[in-house]
Amino acid sequence: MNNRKPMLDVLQGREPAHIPVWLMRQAGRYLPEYRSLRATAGSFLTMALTPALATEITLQPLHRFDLDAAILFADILLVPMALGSNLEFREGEGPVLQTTTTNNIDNLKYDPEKVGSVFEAIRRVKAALPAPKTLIGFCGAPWTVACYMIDGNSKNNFAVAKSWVKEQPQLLQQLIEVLIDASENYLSSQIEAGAEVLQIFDSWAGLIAGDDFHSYVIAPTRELVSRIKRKYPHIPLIGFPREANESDYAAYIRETGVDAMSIDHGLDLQFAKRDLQIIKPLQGNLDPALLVQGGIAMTDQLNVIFSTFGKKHIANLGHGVVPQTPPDHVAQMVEHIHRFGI
Ligand code: 1CP
Repeated sequence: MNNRKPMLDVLQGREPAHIPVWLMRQAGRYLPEYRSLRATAGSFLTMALTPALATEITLQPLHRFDLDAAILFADILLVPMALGSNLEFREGEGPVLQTTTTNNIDNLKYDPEKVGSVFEAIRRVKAALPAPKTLIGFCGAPWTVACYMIDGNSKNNFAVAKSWVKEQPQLLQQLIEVLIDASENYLSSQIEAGAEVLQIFDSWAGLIAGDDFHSYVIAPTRELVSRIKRKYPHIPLIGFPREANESDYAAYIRETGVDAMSIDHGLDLQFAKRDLQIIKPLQGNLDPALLVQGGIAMTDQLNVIFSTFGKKHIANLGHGVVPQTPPDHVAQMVEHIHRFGI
């Protein structure tokens, strides 16, 4: 037996005592205790920017379930907010960000004080976290954050951001560079505050492919990863280029320098094993709809995932927990995973 952290074991290439599991969006609206805090706090931003609340919400799922990691309760859109873009979370509508146009890129300036409460929340979570659990910090990848900054929200499938790829490549590159600098700064502060692993969420990576994917997903991620690794070689990074096509997923895991890659539930498992897992460990990829369903449908698919990847794997979903998920099914999933292979 070892008393190390199973998450770090997998990320550093060792066989873990059990398969580690955490869930994207493990804190959130499917938990009644989250909804009641949200009702009294008023808004998502108040919760994310008040250290006592962000700490409590980060720990809520760990109080209920034997998860192997906590992920800081925050949002990828806090980086544009720290750059000076106005951010609102409207009821029933989700986040709305001030759009970045040709004229205002030069005005973007990262102000760490605007997100100082995030780093304070990390310090508090770290102090409260039991030794075998791992604290994950995160940011959005430059491309995905640029999508929100250019379009303001996801309603039009980022049509304007996609038009910049073809029509305004220099401007897009300028914005991406601003985001690499800000994300480096933001992630470094998270590490200094106690984050032990970082995840880079590229939720909209699949909107582009081939050469464009290389320019705006792989190259900026590689630059960000290499800057963090230069300063903090011991901190593992997980990348998540959601809905990329197979050859782009393969290029991402080979070229970005990430220590592990999260895969979405659309990806073929045999492809993932053969072409991706031989390079680095993977994370995922249970369909969030199967977690809503629970029972044998869910445990059967978990068995398929584990018999494909074995123990050097991080169990997770292919995307975030959805609000209609019964918390009991999360308990069932975590127990099933921890029993596997023992
Ligand atoms: O109460 C509420 O209604 C708020 C819902 C919510 C939550 C719980 C939002 C708004 N953000 C979050 C927290 C959050 N966001 C976390 C916390 C840690 C955890 O996973 O438990 C993380 C890691 C994120 C990351 C995030 N925010 C992503 C990347 C992952 C993904 O889901 O693809 C993205 C794209 C966002 C933007 C965002 N923030 C919130 C919403 C509803 C969205 C999506 C908006 C859209 O595209 O329409």
